[in-house]
Amino acid sequence: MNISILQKERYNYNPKLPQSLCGSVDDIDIETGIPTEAISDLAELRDIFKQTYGKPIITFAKDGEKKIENSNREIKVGVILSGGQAPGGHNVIAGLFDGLKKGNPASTLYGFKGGPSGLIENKTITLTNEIIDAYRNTGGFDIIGSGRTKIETPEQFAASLETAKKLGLDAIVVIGGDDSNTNAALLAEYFLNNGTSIQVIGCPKTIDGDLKNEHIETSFGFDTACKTYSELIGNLSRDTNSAKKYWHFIKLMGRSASHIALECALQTQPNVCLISEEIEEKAMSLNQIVDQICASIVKRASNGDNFGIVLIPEGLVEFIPDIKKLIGELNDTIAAQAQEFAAITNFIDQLYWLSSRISEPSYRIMQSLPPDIAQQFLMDRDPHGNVQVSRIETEKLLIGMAEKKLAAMKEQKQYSGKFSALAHFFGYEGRCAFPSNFDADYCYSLGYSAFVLIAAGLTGYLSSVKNLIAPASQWIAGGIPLTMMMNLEQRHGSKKPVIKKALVELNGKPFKTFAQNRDTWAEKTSFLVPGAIQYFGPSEVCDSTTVTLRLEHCL
Ligand code: FBP
Repeated sequence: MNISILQKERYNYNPKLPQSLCGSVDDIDIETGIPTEAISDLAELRDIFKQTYGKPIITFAKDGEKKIENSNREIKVGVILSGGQAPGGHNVIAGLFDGLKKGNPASTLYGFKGGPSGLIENKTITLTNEIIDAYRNTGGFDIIGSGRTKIETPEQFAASLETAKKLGLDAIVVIGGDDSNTNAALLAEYFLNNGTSIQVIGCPKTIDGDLKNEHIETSFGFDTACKTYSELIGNLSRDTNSAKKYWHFIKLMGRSASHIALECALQTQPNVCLISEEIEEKAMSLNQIVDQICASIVKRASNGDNFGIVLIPEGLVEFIPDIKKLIGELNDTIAAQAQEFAAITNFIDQLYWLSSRISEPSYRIMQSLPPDIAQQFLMDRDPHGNVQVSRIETEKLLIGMAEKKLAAMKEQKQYSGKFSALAHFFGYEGRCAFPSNFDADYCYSLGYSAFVLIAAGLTGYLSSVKNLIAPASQWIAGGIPLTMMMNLEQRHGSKKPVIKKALVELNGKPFKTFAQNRDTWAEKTSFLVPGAIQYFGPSEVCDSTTVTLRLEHCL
């Protein structure tokens, strides 16, 4: 790739590290917490993770209780970028690389090409100073590529072990979301069960923001992605406030959770923002959701404002109770008879095939959807068994339904405005943006912390950096046992161990702040235009975190 002027400038940015990780590796001490438990399904998880279950939380400190023994030994590590891109992935690798080389210049970092399949198929590159320097503080995962292969079958586990042995690896670092880190936990367990001491460490990646809990305050990439989308939403708000003729329906990535939609709403103050978690709790139907949108359109039209902004979380359909049931039935039915289903290529035949295999209410919903949307429900699942919600055009579905409802209201003289709507999907636009200062620092610290976990001989841990609303020097680095974040969930028709997704908490301050303001935003034009990510200038503009983090951690 060619190098832009901003990229050259960003090469000069020195990511900040928590105080506990600065200085010589010899000086980093370890504090060990008490044994931990999983979120639920303790007995089953203890049985699946006999070797790695229940480990203590680890915190790094200066002047702590224990030194890392032999921390300057030569170490060989392989790193994997797994799943969807998230801004800052390159900095995780840079932090890991710099830590390794600081520990011992003879240490080696291999990059597995194209995601977990690179480990299975032994496709690597040796990461050098020159390669790392070309990717510091840049977006994207192109340094080694990413992929969504799940290490699942006995053959894939065996091939992964063989590769690790061939390369003489001491450790593997998996940079991924909830599913990829579940895979990391299984790999850690497998390596120990097979008599090797190869360690596995995860790093919390995903723009979706749903890999979080009391120890993982946010996943990396969320900050940059939300700021990028908010810039675009702000631009559209200003455009529509200028021309005053369009309603923009914007679907925002985030797969299941609505964290991105909520954060963007807090940053931009749209007229409507749907929050899937609330819709599920209130058991709202698709028609009720359309009623809510139309209420804002009608109210604004009565003030002469025939324009506005609607934010829609990507995973909305999975939270509408009867559609959720439909998707669940489709997932199980298609997983159970995958080959038979794959052989049917025509949509009408697929519908007929399903008619005797899913429940009657679900089949009725399938028939009621516009055919192009219904077909999107049948597209290939991802390797973890999830429906690819990024490919379901909810924004178009809602526009179509709103048009119908408004036309009916017009006939009944309940509405006399003009409704002209445009559909947008902001997803891929934000996943590879240059990381914000926050993500650049956070990712570098996560990578460096992953190195220290390896140096300390730990396995089955997620690299963690906390206290994120404080300046980076006061961040607290360490490791969280992966099994601590797990429960059992239905996947591909059977119960599997998975890291629990964190959904938007309706009792949390970010949602409550939004809920307090939304009625005003629904009627009045209250748009905020946050502008582009700022790298240079006053610290409160350049180094601030998301509104979500600030609300969650400040009074
Ligand atoms: P991860 O969970 O792997 O981080 O990916 C998240 C995501 O960006 C979702 O928001 C989106 O639904 C999905 O990836 C799209 O996946 P793909 O890149 O395979 O189209």
